[in-house]
Amino acid sequence: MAQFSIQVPDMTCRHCVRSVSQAVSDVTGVREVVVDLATKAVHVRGAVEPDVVCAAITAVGYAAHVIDSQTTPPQT
Ligand SMILES: [Cu+2]
Repeated sequence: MAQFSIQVPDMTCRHCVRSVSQAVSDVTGVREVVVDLATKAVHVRGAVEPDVVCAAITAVGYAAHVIDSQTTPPQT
C-alpha cells in the first residue's frame, strides 16, 4: 500500500477538483483520493505507482507532479 501526494497547480475551482478526483478514482488500485483545493494537492492511498496517477491527471488536462511519496509495508 502506497501513500503519496501530487501537486496539481492548475486546479482552481470545484469543477477541477471533480475532474481530477474522478480521473484518479478511475486508476486501478487507488483506494482513497482526497483533493485539497486550498493547497492544490491530491492525496492518494492505494496499491498504485505515483507516476501512474500523475499520468491519469495529466490525461484529463492538468499538469501534475509528485510532492510526497511513502510506501508502507503490507499489513498482515
Ligand atoms: Cu476549475
